[in-house]
Amino acid sequence: MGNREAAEIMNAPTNDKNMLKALAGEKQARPPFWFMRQAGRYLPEYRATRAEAGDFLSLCYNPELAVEVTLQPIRRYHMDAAILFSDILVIPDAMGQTLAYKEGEGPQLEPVRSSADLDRLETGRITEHLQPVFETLKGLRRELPPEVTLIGFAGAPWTVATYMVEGQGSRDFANAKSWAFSDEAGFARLINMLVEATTEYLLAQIEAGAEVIQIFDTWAGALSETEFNKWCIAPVKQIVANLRAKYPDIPVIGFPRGAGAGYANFAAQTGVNAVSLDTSVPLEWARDNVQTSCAVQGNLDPLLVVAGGEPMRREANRILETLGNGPFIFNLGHGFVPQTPPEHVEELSELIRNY
Ligand code: 1CP
Repeated sequence: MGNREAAEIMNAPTNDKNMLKALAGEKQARPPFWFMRQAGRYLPEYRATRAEAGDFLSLCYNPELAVEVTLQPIRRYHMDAAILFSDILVIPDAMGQTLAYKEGEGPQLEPVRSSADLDRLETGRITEHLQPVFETLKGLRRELPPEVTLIGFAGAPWTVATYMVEGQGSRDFANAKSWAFSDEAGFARLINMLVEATTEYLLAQIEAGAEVIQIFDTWAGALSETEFNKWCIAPVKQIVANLRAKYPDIPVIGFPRGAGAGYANFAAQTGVNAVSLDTSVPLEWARDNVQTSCAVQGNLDPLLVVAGGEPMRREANRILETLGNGPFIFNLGHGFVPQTPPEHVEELSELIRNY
């Protein structure tokens, strides 16, 4: 081995964590695992910390308590990755859009629906406003066991835009879609503002210690093919390129939830290292059409973990058997629901670990 090669190996990032191996395209005998919404209301210790914090946003912006709730599921189940405790809506909050989480109702925002509304958003204070999030990441790098990978995240521009425009969760995204169809340039301006803000936010997360980035496009499934290419694939591809311009090796996971056959294009075009499969994606199709371009993550139905027992074990094994022969990370198809019994999560974690 030449001196130069030896020096390169010594300077290489420690890539021996099994999450990072999967994201580098390696198949592993025992796939790594973590779960979306692994921190949350199904855990009694989360409910206690949340009560201590007061409201949900205060928890997101309290580094000490946010570190604590991120670590809670890791202490119980020893996942291979911890995901930063925060929310996708801290970006509109950092842009000065009024945001509140009402108990039992989800987020409520003062809607933005016109160019004049966009003019009132502030884009110059993103990093400053989100300092507590970066403090949380730094705290996590100090406290996490060395084999556990730290995931940072953001919402994709389309999904964040749906909340900003609708002002709340929605079934049909009528306001966001109507804006995109009737005033494409105006809506594109919002999407571009979000590409810029999300890039800045994720770069700062990487600087603060995030080792992997996941981009959540929870409502990608509401878009037709043309709109999916425009508002999901293109902005995510731009964010990935922006991150790689500064951090060429940062692994990125994309989650275009509900994209159906669009998953194949998303995997081939955005430059992500992995895609997170929602529950509806057929496993053999994903193996043959998605796992050929990148690693896959997924996709156990979170309601099967509520049911537990043989139905949960049967489906978890089928996922492991079908996707485990390529680069794979075991996860859910969407997040845990609050009524999930913690002992079922224990049983599922054991099953994956002993596979
Ligand atoms: O304690 C509570 O009552 C708040 C519930 C809660 C939690 C635990 C919300 C409000 N956000 C979170 C944390 C969260 N959100 C995390 C980190 C925790 C982890 O995964 O362990 C992450 C990654 C998110 C991301 C998020 N927030 C998404 C994308 C992922 C997904 O679930 O699809 C979305 C869509 C949101 C918006 C959001 N945040 C909270 C609510 C109630 C909602 C609305 C959901 C909806 O419209 O249905």
